[in-house]
Amino acid sequence: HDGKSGKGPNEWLASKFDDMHTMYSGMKGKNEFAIRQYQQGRALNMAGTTDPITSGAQAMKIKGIGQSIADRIDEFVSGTKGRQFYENTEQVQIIAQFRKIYGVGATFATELYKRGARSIDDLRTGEYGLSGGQAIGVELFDDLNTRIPRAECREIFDLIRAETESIDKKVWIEIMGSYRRGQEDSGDVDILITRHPEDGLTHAGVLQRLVSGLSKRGIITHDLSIPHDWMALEAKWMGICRLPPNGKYRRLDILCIPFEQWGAALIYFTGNEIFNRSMRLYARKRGYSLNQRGLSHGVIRGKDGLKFTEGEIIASRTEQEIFDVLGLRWRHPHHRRP
Ligand code: DCP
Ligand code: MG
Ligand code: MN
Repeated sequence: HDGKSGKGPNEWLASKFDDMHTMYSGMKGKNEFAIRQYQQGRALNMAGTTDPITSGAQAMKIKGIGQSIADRIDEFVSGTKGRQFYENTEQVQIIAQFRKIYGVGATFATELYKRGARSIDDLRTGEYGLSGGQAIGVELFDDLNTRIPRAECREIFDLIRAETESIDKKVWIEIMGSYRRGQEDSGDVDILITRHPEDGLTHAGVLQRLVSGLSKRGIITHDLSIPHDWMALEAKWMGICRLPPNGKYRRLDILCIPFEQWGAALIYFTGNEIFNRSMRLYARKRGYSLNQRGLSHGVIRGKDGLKFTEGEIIASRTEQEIFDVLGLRWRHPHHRRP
């Protein structure tokens, strides 16, 4: 969730260059030339390279890729001890560790190192000016960096579903993200909530009662981000939960959405992120626009891709409807990979 973009067939290589870039950016007596080089390495992925790159020689045919990048590619691909091995210093490893803290990106991780921090424990002293969320990330570092087994995701979801149904039996609630894609373990638990307004009622206010009820029971232990408006039909809460009495601390995301957006929200929150990106691109190439609220037609974009007009939502209630309008064959959640 640190905002990386430009996924493609060479994402693995590009991420290697990201690591090199982070490493160099964090070094004393920066080597500006190397920094630029490794930024170019990341650009590999955006340079319209639709074929997987398997050698330095092949990469050098791309404009802007020189001998030095090509050498690194050969090292990465062959797995030999190249420059990355010898430059994978203690500093690099510490910065990589800091980046695993919830809410900490490359820049802040590097800054922490420069200010003298060398371990997660060093950050527990309160002298580094961490935000509330980052401090929680440090406090619960080990638990939050442990994958959640599928069965535990299920147990957490069952507790949350029961609590939700005790507030309003008619609420629709689903477990999303990597769990819905069938993965054996997950980084967090993602939950989607809506309600059919058949009887004139909605789920407005359910989220607040849910979070407060789960907090009282000790299932929710920390808030990381609360909705702007608790009473809105579209509202997102992010925080930490645990199975009582003393399970591991786990990241939990709960998203509430208006009923008519159920299908679009299912697609969005099921992911994965790369599948979403390619489905959105596919829609766009055909004159549609897909986001977590629906599939729209008549969106007019400028050369920069920015929207002039919003267009009009033509499909959003079910996933099938959105696949159908786009002329895509159904993809089971378990197969939603790029
Ligand atoms: N999502 C997205 N773009 C983002 C972040 C998220 O499209 N920048 C969507 C796709 C994700 C879903 O939201 O699959 C849930 O986000 P998570 O970060 O929880 O990712 P996953 O559940 O897929 O994986 P993990 O097991 O790491 O939680
Ligand atoms: Mg998830
Ligand atoms: Mn999530």
